Amino acid sequence: MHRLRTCAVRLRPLTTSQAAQTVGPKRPITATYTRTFQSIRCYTAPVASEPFLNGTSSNYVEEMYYAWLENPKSVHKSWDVFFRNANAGAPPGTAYQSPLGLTATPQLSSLVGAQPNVEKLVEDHLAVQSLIRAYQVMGHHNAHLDPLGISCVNFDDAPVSSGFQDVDAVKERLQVLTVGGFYGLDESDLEKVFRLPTTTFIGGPESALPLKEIIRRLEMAYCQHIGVEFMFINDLEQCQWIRQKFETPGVMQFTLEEKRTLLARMVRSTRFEEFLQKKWSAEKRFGLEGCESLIPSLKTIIDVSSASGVEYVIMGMPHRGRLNVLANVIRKELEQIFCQFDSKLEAADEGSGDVKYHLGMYHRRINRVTDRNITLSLVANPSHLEAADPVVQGKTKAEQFYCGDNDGNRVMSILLHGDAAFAGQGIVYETFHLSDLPSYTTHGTVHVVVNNQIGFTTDPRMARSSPYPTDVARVVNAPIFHVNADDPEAVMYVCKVAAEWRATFHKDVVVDLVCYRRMGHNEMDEPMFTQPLMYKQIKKQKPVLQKYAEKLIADGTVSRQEYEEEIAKYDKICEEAYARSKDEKILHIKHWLDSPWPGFFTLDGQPKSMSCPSTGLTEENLNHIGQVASSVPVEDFTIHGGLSRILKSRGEMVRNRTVDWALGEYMAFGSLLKEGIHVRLSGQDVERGTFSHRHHVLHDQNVDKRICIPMNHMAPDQAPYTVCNSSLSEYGVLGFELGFAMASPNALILWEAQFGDFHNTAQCIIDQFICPGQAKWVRQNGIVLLLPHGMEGMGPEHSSARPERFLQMCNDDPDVMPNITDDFAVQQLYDCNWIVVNCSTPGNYFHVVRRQILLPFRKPLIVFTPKSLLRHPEARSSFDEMLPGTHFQRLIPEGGATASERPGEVKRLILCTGKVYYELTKERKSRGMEGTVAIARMEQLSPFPFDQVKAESERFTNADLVWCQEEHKNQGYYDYVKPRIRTTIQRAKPVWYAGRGPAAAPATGNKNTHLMELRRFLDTAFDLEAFTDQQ
Ligand SMILES: Cc1ncc(C[n+]2csc(CCOP(=O)(O)OP(=O)(O)O)c2C)c(N)n1
Ligand SMILES: [Mg+2]
Repeated sequence: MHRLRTCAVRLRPLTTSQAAQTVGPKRPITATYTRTFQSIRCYTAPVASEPFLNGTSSNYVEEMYYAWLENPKSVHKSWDVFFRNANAGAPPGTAYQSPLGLTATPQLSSLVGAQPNVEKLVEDHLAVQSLIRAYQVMGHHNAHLDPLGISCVNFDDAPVSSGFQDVDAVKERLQVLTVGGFYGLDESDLEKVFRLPTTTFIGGPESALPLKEIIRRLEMAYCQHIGVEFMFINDLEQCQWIRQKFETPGVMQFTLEEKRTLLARMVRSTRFEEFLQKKWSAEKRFGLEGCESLIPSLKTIIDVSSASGVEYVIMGMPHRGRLNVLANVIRKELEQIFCQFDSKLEAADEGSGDVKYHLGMYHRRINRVTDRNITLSLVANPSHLEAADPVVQGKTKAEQFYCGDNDGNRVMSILLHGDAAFAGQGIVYETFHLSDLPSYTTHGTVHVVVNNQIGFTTDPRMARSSPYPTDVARVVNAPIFHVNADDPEAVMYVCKVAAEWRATFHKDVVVDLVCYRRMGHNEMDEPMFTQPLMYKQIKKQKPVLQKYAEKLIADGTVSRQEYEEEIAKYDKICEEAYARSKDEKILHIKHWLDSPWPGFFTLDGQPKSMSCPSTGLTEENLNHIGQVASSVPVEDFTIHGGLSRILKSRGEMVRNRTVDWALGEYMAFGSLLKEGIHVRLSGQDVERGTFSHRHHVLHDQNVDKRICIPMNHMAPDQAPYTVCNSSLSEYGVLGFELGFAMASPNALILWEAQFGDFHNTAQCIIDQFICPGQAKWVRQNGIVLLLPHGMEGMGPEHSSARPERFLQMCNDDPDVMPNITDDFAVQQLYDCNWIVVNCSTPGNYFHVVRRQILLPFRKPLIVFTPKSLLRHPEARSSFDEMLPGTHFQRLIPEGGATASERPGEVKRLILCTGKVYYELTKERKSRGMEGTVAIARMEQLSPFPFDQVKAESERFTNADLVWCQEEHKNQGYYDYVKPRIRTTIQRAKPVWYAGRGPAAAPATGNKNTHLMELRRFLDTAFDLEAFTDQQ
């Protein structure tokens, strides 16, 4: 309203030259231009009463006025008359009067001649502007997106009638906004010429068009085979960019060469599936039939990105069309794909492998269109739909990080989705929310949805409550380009624009390929059971290749003979590869590795050694890191008083040659950084630490956003340290860090849960990737999970990180005593699927973290980290335990002088792990039982320290054996350790249990009950008669 008044005021008194001076040359179409007006705003009451100048009309009048100032002929005659009247000095209010009023002013009437109804004229122009906007906002609802033409059927009698199926209502709405509707435009207006606002590009070089032509061009831009959903984006420049791409007349024209390439790609895509169907008709392959244009779509995105400088594309995709993508986009050798169909081939690699449509891939080649090198990697994934999304993003971020690609110009990700999964899986949303966070952004992902309008047997009416499967992308303002996948040229165009969008704005974008699924969910499935009408239609549907070929043959782009030759050529390629695949004798899963680590292994993929050097540090080094940890390494930086005290006490610890938990961690991270190892710690509130013990980021108390990360002031040639508070997502962030850790073995990547139990919202990443990743995909990963754990009387939640679950998934055999060789400890680590530890001292935590990197191979590490031990005066380690020559202790034996000197007198050996050790030693001391009860700590639970448990049990031959834990009996470690201890001692003795009884919840909500339970199991642990009557 303000801008309107300003404009109206200016219309009246200014001459052309005055006005030109005020507003300057023609304004660029940018988000800033409105600000120019705000600064010269003035309000005058009389003109505010003009009836037609209200609301959004002011923009329009303004635009028209400036155009008129530049060239009076550029606006419709009636506007010309109107502006001349106004400039000629019509008093306030009268320039806008009805024709009667105008003609009543003889002076003006002689100036401009006979007047039309100005009010109607303005209304009509406003209506046209609204019409244009309506197409931009809602045109996609009227586009012909569905190749089957069934998405608009009347679903009124469907069991559920809301959301997506309400297409008629949407149409009606658009109708109201168009000719004959709400704005009062009618047939008689169709020939009238209207000035086009600057928010449209349909005019091309023309600034005004007849209404008929305006509608035709809008229909062409928004209601054909492309539906552009973008008007929710709150950035004018971005909206203008999109409008220009889709509205400019003639944008969708392709050269002969482009059309031929497109046809050749369609041939490959289609014939590949046909070939597989012919050879293995009884095999599941999740074919692409019905969405063959996916292949040219991905190739276009890659071509355009390569042209803009991208060298590495990391992709994630589900089952559908995966083999086709491997063959025709990534260009894996066809024989390698075909031999996956031969189940008799034996795998050469260790591990259990995975089905062919889950395997990953890494390939470097020349992009034929751009003649530049391009590396393509498809991340291996489990069946769990969308689970690979954050993993792909993390890997992409890491690749960008390691090559210094700060803006994503050289490395990018493409994510493919199914329509049902994209709408249904929450991880899609969690991943989108990482897309613009500084430590997680990959600077724009191109998402491609294979929207075959069905998920297994469920159609969209039952699968989602939103109009499109892509609506989730709107939360991050990603434009969404819906396209009818039966029009390969339209597909190619939107993919080109999507890649350009990513290169221009470095933000996410979605291509929604609306298609169909010609077969059932897989090739063995009968879709007519559940979707009879849809599949009747599908059977009638002419394959897209045939349609496109006929079109190109008809317009002379190719001859029928050329087309047939192209088919024959590709069929021959397939046949020859098939013949070669028959010669393969062995399967190499290694050939399907998505992230090779060149130089880390020997040439045949083995670790370069089977030993681990000492993880200790020199006194000097410990001192140096300790000093950094206890100081503020920048000038004039005011930290919080409480933090000053923390740093001071760290300084004292360093002088006393001791570390607490936080300082032990500092020593581990700091030393690795100094050794050139990038360290990245991510998770909720990790910068300070949930328990306020870490403080890796200092905040200036006087200057907003001024921070200091002392860890990055370690040494001039150190590796960078990344510590980042994450979004409140476990699934997304853990997946992301796992992906980050995939990129390089020479980095320590840690994810910390706020409390250990919250890891279960990321269970899929743990179960599907971390635990079995190497077995399925021969891919090692050294990610570290820090899971705060411990029964502190805090209630059922916040207590247990569920050690039992991690232990249950360890692959070591409980019933087989392994051969104890010299390199047993390392060999065991090499053979395991992951390492599970519960350290009782900061020194041991320090060692296990450093060991992660000093090992010659990579395994995931699960660490149950303490809460009360963070500040426990006894949970400290001396520098002596961290000096050169020291190692991580898998088991800390009983170290007390009394028990050690007279081991024969020890009546009980209690084995335990973690914090309960401190409760046990306190109780032992109070009972004066140091001579009769020995306590050993199992720091590494898995792989199980068979050798050290054996040695410790043999030390105390007269002792009975007790496993003591603070967790409930059906939880914690008992079920894991018991059979292994029994195997170690050759079942010579029972393993008694002292701990909480079985329970459904991890802990009681009542503090008293908690303490009573503790007392009870401590009593049992120290009652030497407790088990005498038991067998
Ligand atoms: C998390 C998860 N839940 C369930 C399944 C079982 N499942 C496999 S495919 C599929 C349908 C997927 O539909 P859509 O995403 O549209 O992909 P399409 O198969 O249609 O290409 C389902 C439910 C799965 N793989 N992952
Ligand atoms: Mg689907």
